Amino acid sequence: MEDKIKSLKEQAIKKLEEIKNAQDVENIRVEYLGKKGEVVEILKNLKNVEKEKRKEIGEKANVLREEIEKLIETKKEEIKEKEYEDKIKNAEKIDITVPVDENLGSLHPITIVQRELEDIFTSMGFTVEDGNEVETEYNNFEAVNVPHYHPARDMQDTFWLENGELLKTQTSAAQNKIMKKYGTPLKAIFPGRCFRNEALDASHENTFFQMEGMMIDENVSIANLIYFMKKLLSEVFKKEVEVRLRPGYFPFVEPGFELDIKCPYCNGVGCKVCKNGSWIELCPCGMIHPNVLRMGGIDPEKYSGFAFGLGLSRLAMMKYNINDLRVLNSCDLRALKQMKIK
Ligand code: FA5
Repeated sequence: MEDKIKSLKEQAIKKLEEIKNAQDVENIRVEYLGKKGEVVEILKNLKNVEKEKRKEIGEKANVLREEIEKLIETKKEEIKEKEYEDKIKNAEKIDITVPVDENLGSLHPITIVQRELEDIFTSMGFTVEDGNEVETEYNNFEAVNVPHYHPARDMQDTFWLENGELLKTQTSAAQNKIMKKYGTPLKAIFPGRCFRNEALDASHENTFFQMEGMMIDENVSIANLIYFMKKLLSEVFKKEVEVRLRPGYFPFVEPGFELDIKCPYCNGVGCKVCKNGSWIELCPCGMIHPNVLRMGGIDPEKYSGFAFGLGLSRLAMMKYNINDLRVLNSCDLRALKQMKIK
């Protein structure tokens, strides 16, 4: 029996040296350590060994089992490493003679514009925050000064969920959480997907993107708001743009504005993009209402701030001269390819 134990070990070492793949390792494990394997057979047959030798043989068989287990583990690691090295070697073979694939994808126009805006704002000290797509009624409406009886709720035809929550109708829904999270001073933007049960047309989708921005500190004024909006739009359109503010009503800002830009395509002369109106309505904004600050845990006597809700989908539409917003959600590669976005 002792000779058998010795020769089993030698056999296993030899076999393991020769094999090259994981399946063969498994076969060897079964051959020696499986239920009907050689080592297990020795242990099963201990009862037939003379009494005086039984303990010693039993111990040797267990040592053999542990040794074979270790050998198998080492071999497995070796094979794994070899496979990994082979993979890397093959992956690094770049055939520079293969012709370029003309059908390479590109980022979606909304993603490109969103990233561009994020870069601009982070360079001005803003953080980029995330918001939920499913929101509570409190965050989407109550916390931005739109209680359940307020007629402004009708302006945003909402998709309600059975549990009383809703699909976020505006990125403003994240204002309260962000104020509570950071307090003051605060400079944040939060892009996100919004949903409204809209009658669809070339400039209205049921699913669209906005980018909200907020700046809160002591002495923040409308002048700061105008500066940041001008800076942002000049960077997006790669030229100085003229902006104007018109009064606009949103329950969460006071005063509230609609910010228009002088049409960057015709410089206000009149064209199909601005529908000969010279100005394009782009971004509602205003000074954050004291109630909204208070609900966010910020003292309106000490702090003031501005907020804006830029229509990201519409901005992408303008930047890439797309005349129908629905194209952006259509997943129609023919349309996206025509935009030739790199
Ligand atoms: C709002 O959603 C306010 N939360 C914006 C705001 C934020 C005002 C902070 C003041 C302070 P409004 O419903 O106008 O406002 O939407 C803002 C922008 O989102 C619009 O100017 C438009 O560009 C875009 N938008 C709104 N509805 C749609 C739609 N159905 N499809 C595509 N874009 C839309």
